Amino acid sequence: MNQSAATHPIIAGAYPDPSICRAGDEYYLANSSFEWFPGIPIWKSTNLVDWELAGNALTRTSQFPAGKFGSSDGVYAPTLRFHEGIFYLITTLVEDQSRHYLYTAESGWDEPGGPEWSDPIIISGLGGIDPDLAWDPQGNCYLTCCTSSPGKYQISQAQIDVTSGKLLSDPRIIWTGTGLQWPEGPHLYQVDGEWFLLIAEGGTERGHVICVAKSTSPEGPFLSHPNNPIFTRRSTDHEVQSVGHGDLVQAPDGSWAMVYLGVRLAGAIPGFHVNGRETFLAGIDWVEGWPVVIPDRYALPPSDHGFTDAFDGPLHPRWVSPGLPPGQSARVTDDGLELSQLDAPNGAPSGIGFRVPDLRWQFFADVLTSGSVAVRLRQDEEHWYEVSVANSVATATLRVGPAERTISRHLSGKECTLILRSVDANPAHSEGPDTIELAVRDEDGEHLLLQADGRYLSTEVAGGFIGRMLLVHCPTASGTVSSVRYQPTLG
Ligand code: 6LW
Repeated sequence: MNQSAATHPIIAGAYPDPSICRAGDEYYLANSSFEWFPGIPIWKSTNLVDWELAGNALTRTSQFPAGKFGSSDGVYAPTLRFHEGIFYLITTLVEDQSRHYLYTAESGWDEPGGPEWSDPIIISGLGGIDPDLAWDPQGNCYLTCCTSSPGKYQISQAQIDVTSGKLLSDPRIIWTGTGLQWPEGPHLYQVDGEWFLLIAEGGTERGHVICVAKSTSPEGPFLSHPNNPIFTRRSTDHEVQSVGHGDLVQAPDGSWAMVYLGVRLAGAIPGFHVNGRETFLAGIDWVEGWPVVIPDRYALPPSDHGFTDAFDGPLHPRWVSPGLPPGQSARVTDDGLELSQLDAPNGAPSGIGFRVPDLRWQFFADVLTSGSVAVRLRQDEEHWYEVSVANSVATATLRVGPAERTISRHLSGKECTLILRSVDANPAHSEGPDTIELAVRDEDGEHLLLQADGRYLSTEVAGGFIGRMLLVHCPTASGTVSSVRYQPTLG
């Protein structure tokens, strides 16, 4: 059965800050990737509702200093644009807000993993985060972004030369928003001769909103919409909250759509979101010269994020690692995936992981009991639940901030399956978003090692900008995983 786009994401899991563009009949979308390597997932679609992960743009350490950033730091809010045959992708490393990184690609969408994106062109002199690119009909390129001065955030702009990265005009503040916290995430468009500046305000949490202003020039002055914000869910009981950070696209038939981020809340007050900020789709109508958001315009086909990976080919682009390239600690061999112990410079265990896209799911990893392999459900380095095996002993670990609890059991046989499950909240966990089960299966059957309240692996508890990831890694020496299976049980 189809589902409403107002309540279901088009890209589920921790894929926030969507930026969208169209080239011919195809749409392309990019998300933030924070500390994960490879960086900036790029998605493709022909109809706005079905999206396929085409690859990741930042696959080489020459493109960004992977591994150096802590949780929720690193690669923030990119903008993806297609202009005169070239794809442009611009982003910022939040640790160094003195520069933006601009990448280009021309072709290669039919290759596995997508195009090879260029090394970065560095743009200094404007600074800030959330950079946007827009071209006027004369071909001048405007870089618009969120800048800050002590205690103040605003939207600033300069013209740039996209081949050298040089500023062609002095940076100027073009809008300070409507007075809410953190005017950010700007995108600038020309529609029917007028220029529209779409921004997010109110912070990315429950107060998040989308506001718009317009001008006859890309440089302003901008006139705020008389009824801003044009989109928010603050103070409502809608199941998708924190909506904001939108980007517009025009379809070949002339109609308009918007992608934006939102969160799906579960559990008792204050509500918990565990899949990070996800990408949603809305329709846009133009009424009396302003965009109007239609959240339920699209019906989404049922999605199935389930997969089995027997590691018998190149790693699928879903696999990322919180730090170093996954290939440094994980190698595909004839026996499956061989893992070796490796910590990234940011202290995170390196391995292979993917963003969890569903509200309920189960995950199985078939491993040799002689080696050392762990499956970790992580929110960040301080909040994770893990089931591991080493020397024929299975161990379940709960780590919540400074507190840690473990339980172990001897296994029989040479092979076992490490199991993590998200199930409906156990009443003992007094209405958390879900309950996580940590289990192991050996020759004697399945053994439940621990059950834990899922709320401790939520953004409301851990903080930050990311969401849950399922990470397969090696705690000591080496280990082998012959295959993994991920099965959603509730989208
Ligand atoms: C991003 C900012 C935001 O830079 O979150 O929701 C920040 N909006 O615009 C990180 O994702």
